[in-house]
Amino acid sequence: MKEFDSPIFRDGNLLILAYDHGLEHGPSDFEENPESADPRNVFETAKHDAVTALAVHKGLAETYYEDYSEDVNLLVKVNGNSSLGERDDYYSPKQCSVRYAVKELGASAVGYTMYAGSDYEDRMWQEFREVQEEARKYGVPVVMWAYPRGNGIKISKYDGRNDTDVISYAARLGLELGADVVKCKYPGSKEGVEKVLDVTGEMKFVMSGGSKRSDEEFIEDVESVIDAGGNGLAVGRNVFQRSDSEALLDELEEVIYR
Ligand code: FBP
Repeated sequence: MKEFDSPIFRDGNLLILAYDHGLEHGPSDFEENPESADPRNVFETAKHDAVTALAVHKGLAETYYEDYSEDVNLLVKVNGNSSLGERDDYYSPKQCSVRYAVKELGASAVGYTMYAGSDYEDRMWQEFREVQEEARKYGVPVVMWAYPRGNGIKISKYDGRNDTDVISYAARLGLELGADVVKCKYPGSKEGVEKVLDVTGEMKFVMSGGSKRSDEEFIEDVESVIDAGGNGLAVGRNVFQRSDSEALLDELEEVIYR
């Protein structure tokens, strides 16, 4: 990995609190804990020492980040797509330049979702190339949300994304295309994570949280990522859908930075 003097890493590991769901999934993700609909509550949560970056889209960064810039490191998601649109395949358009994210919004890192396997993969590669080269220019790390899905993934509309070989391939694309951190769905076991890590070289690997489950189940998955040699977590619903996320973040801090 390129060496960055970046606050999004703590002892080489990281915990990204993802809060792009209002755009990606819509407000139904806030129903479990209605307080999470107010961005200020999630920016407050991101002050926890376990959290090394808060991932949001540009609108939330513009409106809220100024009040939290002393305590929270900002990761701007530079592309995204809603669940409302009907498309023939997965595509996540870019809405923010890296220059704007870093210079105007104060971002310490940028994030980009890559749908490997989509018919629009080549268009997304082009956009990722611009993002990655601009990120090098401004000296910030790039996190790739590596989500294989689309017509090229044969198993079914969406399910191939959980196959370890497919996850490994998508993660490897991150290394090949110049990401600094790759964020993948949990491949289901420590052995699965090890298999992915066999092909990710020096790039950092973090697990994507997924839908909410019990504290025990969730911590167990994170432990297996760290035991396998992974670098942490990018989590949204398992944190902001809990009205008291402090205890879980305390536990995650122990596991990720032990
Ligand atoms: P979660 O921990 O809630 O799964 O969030 C991680 C994340 O990558 C978000 O950044 C993103 O909005 C969402 O998952 C995408 O989920 P999906 O798999 O439904 O596209």
